[in-house]
Amino acid sequence: MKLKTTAEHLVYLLGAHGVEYLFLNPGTDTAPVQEAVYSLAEAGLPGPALLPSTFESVSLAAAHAYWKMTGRPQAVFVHVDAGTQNLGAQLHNVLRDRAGVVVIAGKTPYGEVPGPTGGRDNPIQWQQDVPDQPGIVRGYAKWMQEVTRPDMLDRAIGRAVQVTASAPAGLAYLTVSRDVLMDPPRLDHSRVRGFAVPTPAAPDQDAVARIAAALAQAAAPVLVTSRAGRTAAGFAAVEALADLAGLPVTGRLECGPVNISSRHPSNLPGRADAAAAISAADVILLVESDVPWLPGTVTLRDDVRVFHVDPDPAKTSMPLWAYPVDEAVQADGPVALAAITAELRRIADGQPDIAKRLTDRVARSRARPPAPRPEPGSGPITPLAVMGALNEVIDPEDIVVEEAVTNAAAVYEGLERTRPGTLAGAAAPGLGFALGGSLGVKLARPDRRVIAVTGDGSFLFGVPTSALTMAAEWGTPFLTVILNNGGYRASRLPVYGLFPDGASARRGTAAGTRFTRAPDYPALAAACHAYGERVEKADDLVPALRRAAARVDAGQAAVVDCVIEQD
Ligand SMILES: Cc1ncc(C[n+]2csc(CCOP(=O)(O)OP(=O)(O)O)c2C)c(N)n1
Ligand SMILES: [Mg+2]
Repeated sequence: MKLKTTAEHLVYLLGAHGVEYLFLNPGTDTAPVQEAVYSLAEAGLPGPALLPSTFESVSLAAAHAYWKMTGRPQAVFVHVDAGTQNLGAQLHNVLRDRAGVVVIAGKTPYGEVPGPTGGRDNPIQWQQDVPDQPGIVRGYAKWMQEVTRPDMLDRAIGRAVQVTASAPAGLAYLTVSRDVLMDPPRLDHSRVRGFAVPTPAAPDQDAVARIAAALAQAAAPVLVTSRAGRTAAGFAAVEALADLAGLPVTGRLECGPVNISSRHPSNLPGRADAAAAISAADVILLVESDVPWLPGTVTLRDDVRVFHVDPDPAKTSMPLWAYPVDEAVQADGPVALAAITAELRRIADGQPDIAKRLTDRVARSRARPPAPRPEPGSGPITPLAVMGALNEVIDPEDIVVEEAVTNAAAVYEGLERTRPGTLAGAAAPGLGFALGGSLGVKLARPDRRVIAVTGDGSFLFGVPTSALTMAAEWGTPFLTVILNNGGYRASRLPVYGLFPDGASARRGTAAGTRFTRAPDYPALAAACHAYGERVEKADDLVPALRRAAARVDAGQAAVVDCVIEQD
């Protein structure tokens, strides 16, 4: 087939670069792309599957989550400046979680009709002509490019996919006007090969030797990692180091993936325990951690040595990142951890005293009694009771998308997650990830059950009318468990914290933080093709979750609204 438009070339190139899904929020600017999707399909040419969306932040969260599950960037097409703005806080999450996503935005046409095909023929196209459309994402994008000529398209798409996927991954933002999309494609020199994504960086071997030697000599080492478990190999590397060195593993302040089984004796999910271990440590190994501890909760030893391994150890996107690092190593976390563990094993094999120190520490860590498992219990529902009930209902391979905010501690300390890749929050605080994120996880892992565990505020930030209808439309059902404490607890506690004797504390509430007219969540679910239940007593949690999970297994999204009393 001879391609007729640059839009056809664009869709074709996305597929050629491995993009499987094109999430589309259409507008006047996307007409050539919409036509291209059908014309390429009729011609039998491969291209990404089109997923229509009714809100941009939901699409972006889905693409972000898909990246987390697969490491493959997808494309989100949004409508000029307005659609870019609707990406909203999910842009923040893509930046902080280092996700690979290509966002393509229409740009208002340059030409006027009569004139070039696709030129301005609608009043809005003058209004859309804003001074700095890329400026909307400038602080969040890793790379930006406008396609101004058809003959640059092959390089623009190739670079977008290459740059977004290379470490540290980040947003690629392309803009293209409708008249350029309508131009005849320039295929004579078109290429799709030659845009290799760099392999994950291995650490400097001398640095590996120094870190392993420090761990071998340490009396009280600790591993702080927020993201090493983002790959199965990274999860295995964390557990291998913990099994060899018996050191505590922490680093959940950013609410990242499962880095180590929640049942592993080295797992230290509690914030206070983590702060104590870090304060006591003589060697701290930070691996892909942006917020390893809160300075106010930790007093470091004078003789501590801090090693930091990260693809971007200088944290160039964080202006005042100033954790006291003695040695910074630029490398992929999972790759570096495997190398450090191998080197430590080599040292222990040659030095019996070190081998004994390590095995003693492993034995001590295994002798500690495991944390008690939460029970669903009876009476009023607590966040831990919900975790206890979920532990009874869900499978080890189910994937939980966490956005539990002030109840994240209950998730990390109470929910059993023993396998890699079974916890997938945004790992960043732009609320509204869990629902779109669950769609993306389900797209990537259609064989798994997906469960969003979210605050009631976060549920609403997730644009549930859009996400639940998309679940029906895309065939990506998921279960949502709302930890419904009647509003924004996270925005209330700091008021009490800063003003312990203030007017808010005296009243027992803070302005703007309670939902006095909350939606009827099960009814909202029902209106969006989903199953819904409200649960008010802990005894009812397990049966309700089982009924909802059965609906999800049968192909329908479900929402369980768990009513929790919290200050
Ligand atoms: C997009 C966005 N808006 C506002 C905030 C500020 N914020 C942080 S937590 C929070 C409350 C979240 O409420 P909910 O999900 O119900 O959790 P809870 O605080 O009740 O545990 C708000 C509004 C944010 N992080 N992101
Ligand atoms: Mg809440």
